[in-house]
Amino acid sequence: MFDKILIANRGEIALRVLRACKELGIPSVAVHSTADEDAMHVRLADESVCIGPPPARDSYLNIPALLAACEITGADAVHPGYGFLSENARFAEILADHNIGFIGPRPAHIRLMGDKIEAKRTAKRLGLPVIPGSESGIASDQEATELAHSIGFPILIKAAAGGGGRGMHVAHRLEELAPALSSARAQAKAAFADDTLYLEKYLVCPRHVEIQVLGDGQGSAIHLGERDCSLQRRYQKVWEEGRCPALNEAARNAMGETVAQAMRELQYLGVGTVEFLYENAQFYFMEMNTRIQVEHPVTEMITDIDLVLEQIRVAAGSQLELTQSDVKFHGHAIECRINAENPVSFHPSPGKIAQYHPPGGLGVRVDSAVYHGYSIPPYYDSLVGKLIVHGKTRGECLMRLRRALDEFVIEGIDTTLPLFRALVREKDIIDGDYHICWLEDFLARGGMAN
Ligand code: MV4
Repeated sequence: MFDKILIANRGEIALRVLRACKELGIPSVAVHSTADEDAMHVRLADESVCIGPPPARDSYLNIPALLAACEITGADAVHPGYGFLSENARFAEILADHNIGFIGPRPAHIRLMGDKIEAKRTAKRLGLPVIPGSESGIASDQEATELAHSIGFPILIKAAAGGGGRGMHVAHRLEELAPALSSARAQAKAAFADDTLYLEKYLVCPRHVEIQVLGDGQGSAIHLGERDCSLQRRYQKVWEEGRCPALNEAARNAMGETVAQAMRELQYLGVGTVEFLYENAQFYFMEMNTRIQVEHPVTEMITDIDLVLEQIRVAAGSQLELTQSDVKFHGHAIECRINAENPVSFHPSPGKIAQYHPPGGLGVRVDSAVYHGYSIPPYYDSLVGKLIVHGKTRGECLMRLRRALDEFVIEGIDTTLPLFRALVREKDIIDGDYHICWLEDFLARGGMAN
């Protein structure tokens, strides 16, 4: 096992990793920018090191400063959390060169999944269903036209180096294809310094269903069920739940087992998420994320498995002790991402938290690093905290969520709490009848203003 873990992150995920370190009895090191001197992760860690000024590129993304912090404190492993350096294969390699463990997958798997064409090719080879489309980069407009005819419109153009919705362009008919290709190419070149593009059949309003996996890199891998993350705005997830309201036990287990088998073949190490679009009872592979995700608590609540603790164990070389039959799903969990944003305009609202009273009680979990009197700095993402609620059934979970949201007090800044108080009273949400377009449609028809 590791002797000391440096947490290369901030906010609620730094705290989440710290909790796992404490339970494992492993000393922890917090790093922070000068904007985060008063942050909770700095207070709760065993040691802390200031690694630079507020901009992330000078602090949380500053690899030499992180290496120096490991050197000074004697940390022999780094947990990257999510975002920042969590999917940077080069960072994982540099740590290995310095004999420091990276708590995440092997660099080759991070790199493989970072290239969306390679990822899709691999998924197909491993037997996962993929969206109809090109099997490699598009060489010419003529090739694109021929492909588009065989796939059928509407067509979605994606960037190989994109992901998370970045660099996507739709062509509804042939005349739109050439202009969409040239703007996609220009944007991809500017944003990723890689203008490789590929085509897919555009699925208009499917659900986003993702499967959580865990592997030990030694041939054992399991799945931990699915999360439905369809409720999103501008590719930012807002509400996640498990199980997916549209799936039954048999469909979940079949897809889960297919994904777990693929991860065994890959000898995947660590936690991962395989993202699918789901439409007309069909799954289509989209991308794989090779990090712990924001919404991992949904899975923890319905499986009682501590994903961060398991992630640390396998990164240290332990074999998976859990087998697929040890994973039992019980009840339902919903996570609400509470952001420091105006709930109508979504403008960021950093500043001082004048009152803070999180909800509690049976089945209620709040993952947050803020406290009464804390000032949210303007430099980073706007997540204030995550409210995760569990119930024996989806109905009980919603009932408890309504109560917990009404109990939650955050004053001094705008938050998205009012959005969730409205959502839990919407018929489609109560019925689980929504897809990836639902939230933006709701906001566009003035769902919050009414
Ligand atoms: C798609 C799609 C429809 N058809 N691909 C968005 C994020 C990135 N992972 C891929 N995304 C999509 N890919 C095809 N062929 C629709 C989306 C998409 C989306 C996916 C999941 C959750 C929310 C979304 C919102 C808009 C578009």
